[in-house]
Amino acid sequence: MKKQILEVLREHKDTFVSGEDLSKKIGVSRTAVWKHMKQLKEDGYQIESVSRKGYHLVKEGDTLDPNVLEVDLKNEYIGKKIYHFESVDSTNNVAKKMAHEGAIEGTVVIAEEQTKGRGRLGREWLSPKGDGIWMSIILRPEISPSEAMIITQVTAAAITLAMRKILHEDIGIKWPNDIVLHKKKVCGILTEMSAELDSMNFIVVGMGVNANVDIEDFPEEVKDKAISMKTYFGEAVSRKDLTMQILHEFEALYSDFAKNGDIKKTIDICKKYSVTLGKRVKIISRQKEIEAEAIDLTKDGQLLIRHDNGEIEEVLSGEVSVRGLYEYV
Ligand code: BT5
Repeated sequence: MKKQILEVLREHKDTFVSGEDLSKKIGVSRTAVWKHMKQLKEDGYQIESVSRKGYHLVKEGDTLDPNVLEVDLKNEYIGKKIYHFESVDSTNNVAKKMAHEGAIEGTVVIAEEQTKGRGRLGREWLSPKGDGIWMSIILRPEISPSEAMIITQVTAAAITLAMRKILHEDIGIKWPNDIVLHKKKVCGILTEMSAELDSMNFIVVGMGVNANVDIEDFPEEVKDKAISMKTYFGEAVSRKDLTMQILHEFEALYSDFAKNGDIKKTIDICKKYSVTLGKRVKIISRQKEIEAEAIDLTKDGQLLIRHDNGEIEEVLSGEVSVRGLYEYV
């Protein structure tokens, strides 16, 4: 209903639409129209209402409401179905449950808050209410489990393109799963899968974007290396625009890979915007820590490093953390 009201208001951008016309067009009572207007205003839409003239949409709201996103997003299948929650433990958990119950490829789960947001290897992902984009996508690619981690690179490339389009700023990728702004982490990606030994059931890729988060409220150990777009620019960004742009870029790159078997574009983007390549890095795995030079990405998105003795090694993304030697990136 809200969706239809919004469509009519948009069609009459420069004029007022009377409550009576709206109720006739949509086939509901004027009281129902009034109630939905109230909700739209609560979602941040600026709607002028003048007696005997009706309603006029002055400014779009910044809402992650699926009723609005599903209308505005011009994708074929990523985000055709969007679920939005006020609070969940983790959008990856919710998406995995939905995937087990048969949710279709491209289903998106968004939450305003996560009470148990997860990073890799059981680490915590801070996900305060209302200011971030905490989102997971369900995927059903026909690939082998060993290829699943490429989805992290597809996502990193998509988010980087989206953020750069919206902010025109220096956004980079810290291999394998961090997006950085001004040398600090603005977004993290967590790819999880359900698979048999040699066949994939589904993948859930989760992304946490610190859009308008107040980093000052974070604990000390995270504050130093985290950033939000709002902290950097001094003003809030539109979560709605960014979410739509991310889903849009993601569909293009993911389709290349999953439908056409082409991952080159993703890898080229990951290389172009890498803040890791060419740097001396510390690779931290469960067994050991080593220092080496990050020299390239393989065609499957894994990191190539050169040891001090000149030996070249491929590092698999699932197992390691990478730190720059002198700063976070
Ligand atoms: C990640 O892990 O960066 C993956 C984060 C994925 C979050 C999304 S949100 C939607 C979906 N649902 C989930 O439950 N998760 C996904 P990792 O590379 O392990 O980094 C985790 C580390 O980042 C933590 O140990 C902190 O040091 C730091 N950190 C935690 N919260 C942060 C935040 N909001 N911004 C920046 N850094 C943060």
